[in-house]
Amino acid sequence: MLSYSSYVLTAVAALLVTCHALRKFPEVPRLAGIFGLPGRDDLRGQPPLSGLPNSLDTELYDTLLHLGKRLSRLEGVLALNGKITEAGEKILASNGKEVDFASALESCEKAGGTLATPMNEEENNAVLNIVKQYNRYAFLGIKEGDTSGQFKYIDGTPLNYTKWHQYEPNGKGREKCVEMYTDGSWNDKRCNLHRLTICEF
Ligand code: MAN
Ligand code: CA
Repeated sequence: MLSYSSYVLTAVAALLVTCHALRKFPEVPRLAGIFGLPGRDDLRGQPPLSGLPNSLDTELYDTLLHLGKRLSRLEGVLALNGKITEAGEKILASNGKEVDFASALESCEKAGGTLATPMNEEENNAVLNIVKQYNRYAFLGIKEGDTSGQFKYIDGTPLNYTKWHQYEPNGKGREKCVEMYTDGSWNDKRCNLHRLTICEF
């Protein structure tokens, strides 16, 4: 079995190799964003990152470019077929199922994502788009904390954007989950009710 340190070393090596490749190609920064790697401007003025042969840089560059093009084609197909909705870096999708909050969250996490968590108007509209497609209220990735009326993201951090319907939240600790209405506004709601599952990736 690989030790933790050799795993880290491999990951660092892979990153250094890729960074080195990116230094040589001005077209890459747009692509680099996809992989969470630094753009050309971030690398400017830094010493060479490795002594790897130029052929490896070229090969890596070609591979990155190919993967990026392939990904954007796939995203195009999925968006065209209404399977996904994109908002900035987020990808939103539903399995069309209405289940309780815990089951909805579980199926999103099993798929490698989490429940849809709109953090601005653009993201709220992207979730609304799916809510309207199914004409069903959906659970959001937001829960009430121990203090009544205090809603937080699933990871416990405080909300930085809200879209409460007039007079909501009004559950006073009895409605600890949040649903999106078909006009995009939010209502606190009991977690054991069944609502549409919308995930973000
Ligand atoms: C119902 C529930 C509540 C909601 C009110 C709004 O009682 O859906 O969560 O606040 O309606 O009238
Ligand atoms: Ca309510």
